Amino acid sequence: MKIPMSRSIVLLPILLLAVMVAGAEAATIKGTVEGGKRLKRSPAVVYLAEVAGEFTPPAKNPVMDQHNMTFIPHVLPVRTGTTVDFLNSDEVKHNIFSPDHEKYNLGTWPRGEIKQHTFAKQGVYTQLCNVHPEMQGFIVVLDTPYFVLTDEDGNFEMKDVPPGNYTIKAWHEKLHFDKEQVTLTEAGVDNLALKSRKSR
Ligand SMILES: [Cu+2]
Repeated sequence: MKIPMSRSIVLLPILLLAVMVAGAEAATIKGTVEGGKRLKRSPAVVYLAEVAGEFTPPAKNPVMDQHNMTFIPHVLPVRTGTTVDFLNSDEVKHNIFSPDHEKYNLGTWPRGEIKQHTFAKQGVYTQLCNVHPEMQGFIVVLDTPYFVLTDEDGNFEMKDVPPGNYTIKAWHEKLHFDKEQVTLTEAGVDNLALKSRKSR
């Protein structure tokens, strides 16, 4: 669409101002979850609890692939309302089902096909394949836009968070973490530590 010259002259400063305001308000929370070697095998999901806000579906659906007899990624965090594309990239047929919450079985399908599921409720959904019982993955559905995966040393960096008071939590398939309260200013938070309770 072509915007008339006169209108773009008016719009441009408004857009720049909007970008500057958004930039000034956003801060970063950096920290670490405790968990040692278990975090090298699978990441934790760090998230802000009970944060309301508008839901805008992602431009592209997140993908849970099945490749080399493995769910990829092993852990996929998404916002409530998101549709996930389930792909099969193997020569063999795979199935996907979850025994959790509303439960689903998407059927069994060959390479290259995609099935979908829309996650309406917050929670952890174990992903299983009834053809290959050793396969396991997790989709973590969250009522917040603020979530991030840890790296293999347990470090995380949550960007673009508006300053405020939050409860920060973490989920891991084998570990439990204490929640923490965090007061975020524009300066950001640099070294938040989430301590692990006993492992499951
Ligand atoms: Cu399978």
